[in-house]
Amino acid sequence: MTSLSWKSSTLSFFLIVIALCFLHEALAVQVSHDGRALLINGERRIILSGSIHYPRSTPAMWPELIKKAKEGGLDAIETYVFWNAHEPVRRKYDFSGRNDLIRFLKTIQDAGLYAVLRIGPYACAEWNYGGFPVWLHNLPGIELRTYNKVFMDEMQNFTTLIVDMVKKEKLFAPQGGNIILAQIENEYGNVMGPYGDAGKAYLNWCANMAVSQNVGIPWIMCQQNDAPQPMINTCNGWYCHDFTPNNPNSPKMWTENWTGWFKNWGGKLPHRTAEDVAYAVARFFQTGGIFQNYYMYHGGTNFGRTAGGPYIATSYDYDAPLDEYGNLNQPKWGHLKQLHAVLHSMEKVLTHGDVNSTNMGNSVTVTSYKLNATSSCYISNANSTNDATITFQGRNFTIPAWSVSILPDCQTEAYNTAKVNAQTSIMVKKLNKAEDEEEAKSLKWSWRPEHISQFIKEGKGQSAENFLLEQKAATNDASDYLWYMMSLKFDEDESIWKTHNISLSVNTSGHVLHAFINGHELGYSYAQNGAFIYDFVKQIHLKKGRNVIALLSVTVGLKNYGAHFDMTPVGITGPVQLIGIKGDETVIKDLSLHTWKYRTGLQGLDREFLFSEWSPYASRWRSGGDMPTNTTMTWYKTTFKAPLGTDPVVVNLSGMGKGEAWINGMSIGRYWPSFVADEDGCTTDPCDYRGEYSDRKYHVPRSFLRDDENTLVLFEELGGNPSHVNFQTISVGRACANAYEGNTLELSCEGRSISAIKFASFGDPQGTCGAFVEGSCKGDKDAVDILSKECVGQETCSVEVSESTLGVASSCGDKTKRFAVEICMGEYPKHNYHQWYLKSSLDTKSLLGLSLTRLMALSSLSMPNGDNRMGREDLVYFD
Ligand SMILES: *[C@@H]1O[C@H](CO)[C@@H](O)[C@H](O)[C@H]1NC(C)=O
Ligand SMILES: *[C@@H]1O[C@H](CO)[C@@H](O)[C@H](O)[C@H]1NC(C)=O
Ligand SMILES: *[C@@H]1O[C@H](CO)[C@@H](O)[C@H](O)[C@H]1NC(C)=O
Ligand SMILES: *[C@@H]1O[C@H](CO)[C@@H](O)[C@H](O)[C@H]1NC(C)=O
Ligand SMILES: *[C@@H]1O[C@H](CO)[C@@H](O)[C@H](O)[C@H]1NC(C)=O
Ligand SMILES: *[C@@H]1O[C@H](CO)[C@@H](O)[C@H](O)[C@H]1NC(C)=O
Ligand SMILES: *[C@@H]1O[C@H](CO)[C@@H](O)[C@H](O)[C@H]1NC(C)=O
Ligand SMILES: *[C@@H]1O[C@H](CO)[C@@H](O)[C@H](O)[C@H]1NC(C)=O
Ligand SMILES: *[C@@H]1O[C@H](CO)[C@@H](O)[C@H](O)[C@H]1NC(C)=O
Ligand SMILES: CC(=O)N[C@H]1CO[C@H](CO)[C@@H](O)[C@@H]1O
Repeated sequence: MTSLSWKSSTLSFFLIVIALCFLHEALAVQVSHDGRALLINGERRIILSGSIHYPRSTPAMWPELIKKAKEGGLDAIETYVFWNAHEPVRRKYDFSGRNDLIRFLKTIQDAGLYAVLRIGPYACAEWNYGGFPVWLHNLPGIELRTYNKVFMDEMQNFTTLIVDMVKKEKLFAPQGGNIILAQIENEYGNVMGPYGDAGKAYLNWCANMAVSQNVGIPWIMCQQNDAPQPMINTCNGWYCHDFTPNNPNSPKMWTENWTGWFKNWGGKLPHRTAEDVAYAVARFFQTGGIFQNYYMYHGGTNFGRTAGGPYIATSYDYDAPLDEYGNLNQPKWGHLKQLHAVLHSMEKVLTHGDVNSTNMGNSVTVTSYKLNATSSCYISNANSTNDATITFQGRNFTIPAWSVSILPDCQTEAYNTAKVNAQTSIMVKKLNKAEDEEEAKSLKWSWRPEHISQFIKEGKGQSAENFLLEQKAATNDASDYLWYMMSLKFDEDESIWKTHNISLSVNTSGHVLHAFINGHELGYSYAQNGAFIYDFVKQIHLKKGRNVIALLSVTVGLKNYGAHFDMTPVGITGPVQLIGIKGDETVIKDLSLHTWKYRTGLQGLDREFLFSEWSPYASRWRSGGDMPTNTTMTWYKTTFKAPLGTDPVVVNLSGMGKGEAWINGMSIGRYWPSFVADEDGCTTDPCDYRGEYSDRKYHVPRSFLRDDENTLVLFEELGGNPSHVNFQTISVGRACANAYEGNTLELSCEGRSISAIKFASFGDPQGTCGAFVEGSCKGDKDAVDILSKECVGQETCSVEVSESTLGVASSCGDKTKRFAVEICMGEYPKHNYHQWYLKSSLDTKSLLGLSLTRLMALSSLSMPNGDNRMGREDLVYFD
């Protein structure tokens, strides 16, 4: 690598730079539409798009995610804009790091893909408070998502800010950029009813406000059947083939095709099969669709406190074609890639041809698109139980139940949604193989308590009110944690409190409640899924004189969806009562309107003793002796070395209760492994690698890690034992593939080589990945040998699945023959990538007149270890 001279590499680099600058100036793109399709520079196009939300991964991951999306056959990447990430405090903006929207859009542009910008600015997206900043809710006189001047002014202010930023960077298509569609509001049609006439007026205002932004590209409104012109109304859902736009001049577009579903704390792990996603997409295009977007293509992670709620989990994997860490989720990624290739091959005829749809009975439909001498056909079988055999133009076709066959020439099946010819990858978790194996096995912990005695014993707060405050109003969502404290004076003579059995009863709107009396912990409780208003009742003992009641209320993601969702209360909304019972006599003392003191947040975070060794509080960490376990409100800290290699890293927080985790001071999100999920939601083999996975494992992006020493800090709220915590890497352990006769079997190991063929059989092999067995018939050649010659030692290989390659399988009779294989993965090549630091002495930025961001994206670098580092050998070096 080092032999590559600076001279030759710079030369070619400059050529690329010049070419790219030229392209960016030259390619103004006009986007319009007719009733049939989106028109790009006057040409009707089919656009396949996928959602990737920039704050749910890291800038270091973006180029690779987008590259994989492009390889997967996408034309466009779609994202929401997250208002509360960008404007956490009114008129104080953050567009840095994961929030660097412009860098994300440019990374998409540099990969040669279009972008779809859903400005909203309401996003929903299982994102905290649907993307609204909580300060917005706390503005006097405001009502969200309706005809309210305070709200509309703020919405217009933020929308204009985003549009202006994007315009300044010339990213809208007519400016030579890659953004072809923009969205205003989001799924408002679903909730508009309860807003009445004001909702309708707001909708029209949204449309006018959007148009006044002059972006030069079409605006869309999803789930909005009455979207005013020129807004294009679009469909979101599992299936959208029955959708018809509200105007003959609007093309049929699907903005959210749910590839899976999100995960809730305590909920099942969702799974949607590749076959079903492909079926939905094929049906959509069969019925005239021309734009469709996978929601999500890469789901990613809800880092920090960004998860919506209540109870949206930290993992936002979504069972998407790219998994949480950016690995290909196979066979979904591959099965859809093949579908995309077939759809693109028919673009002309689908967007111009005459359509003829014939109902063949029993839920079977044949649709043909005819243009001059060319015709393309779909045959769908919407019967969910029975395969169908039909005769069409003199040929027989068997269409499996709940599937669509695509015949680009109306004669031969190029694709069937139920026949997966793609690879299946089984991911394995490997324990951290750090240089020091011992260290990996037993992390050394230090700890310290969260200082709560001034709250639980003394009831000291920052502010006071004579009523119970709603939590968002009190905290502005600066923290999940809010203390409610009060003191009560009791005279021993008030005999009732001696003679009666007394309980403290707290009515809370969630989500988690810890209760203390006179410095003593009464216990905690949390809302079970679905019921977020609940009563906490505990028997207590009052003492003579002053008694302190301290309640710690904890939110776990603010609601993000529904009519008036923003008004959903959180925290202790009351009543708070003392209930005395003696026999059948009940005495109630209501404390709701007493003086309550308030304190927001955790002491540990306020004082930043966690992350800084120079903090005056750093010495308060203790180590050695007995580590406290099963103890509420405890901080834990350890150091570790980054696992070697480039595989994604996760930390397994098994043994911990609930809290938040930080790596080198950056929050990787809330954790709650003790809230055990039900059985996982999948029945099929390819998802067997999931299981408990998302509940206990948390993504540690490589760019959060340093080469030398890293720090993990945990705030444990309920009580846990960190001695079980371990780091792991995730990679493809074994891979299987399946292809039907007439197709090509393709294997790819993402940078590793195939070390051996474990199984290969052409005929009717049985079983699933990891447990394949030969069936009753097979080809008369040695399939393992054929595959070994083609694939062993290679990173990718392909074999044509036919009798001529794999031997005659005469005893199979009429059965559709398939080729099933299982391979073993080798190690990564030893020197697969090197790390090069950009030396600050050479000012490459000004030399090339480019931003660093652009420089990296340009040379399609993958940046496995951080933003300011470069990797992979095929690239430009600075020395
Ligand atoms: C947004 O509001 C601020 C005042 O709060 C104002 O200075 C700014 O110009 C506004 N921006 C737009 C685009 O209207
Ligand atoms: C549509 O297809 C059906 C069945 O193939 C055929 O009978 C019919 O004539 C076609 N209609 C048109 C308008 O081409
Ligand atoms: C599916 O096929 C079966 C068997 O032919 C039939 O009884 C059933 O009504 C069909 N269902 C639909 C929805 O077409
Ligand atoms: C189809 O035929 C028309 C006129 O016969 C011609 O103008 C058009 O270019 C042809 N379309 C294609 C895609 O060949
Ligand atoms: C199609 O199937 C029918 C009924 O099974 C059979 O009679 C016919 O020969 C088949 N046609 C072709 C072209 O295979
Ligand atoms: C007081 O109430 C608790 C819980 O409700 C119960 O277990 C206990 O027996 C009661 N004690 C008396 C003296 O009634
Ligand atoms: C708690 O609050 C909810 C909602 O306000 C109410 O339905 C419920 O009756 C309350 N429980 C008590 C014990 O007051
Ligand atoms: C943790 O402590 C609670 C009470 O403080 C006890 O009920 C529970 O069994 C303990 N759990 C473990 C795992 O020790
Ligand atoms: C996490 O670690 C625990 C304790 O070391 C182990 O028992 C468990 O299997 C691990 N979980 C996963 C999903 O690897
Ligand atoms: C918003 C929307 O379209 N939701 C639909 C998604 O798909 C499921 C299952 O088909 C429907 O039940 C929802 O109504």
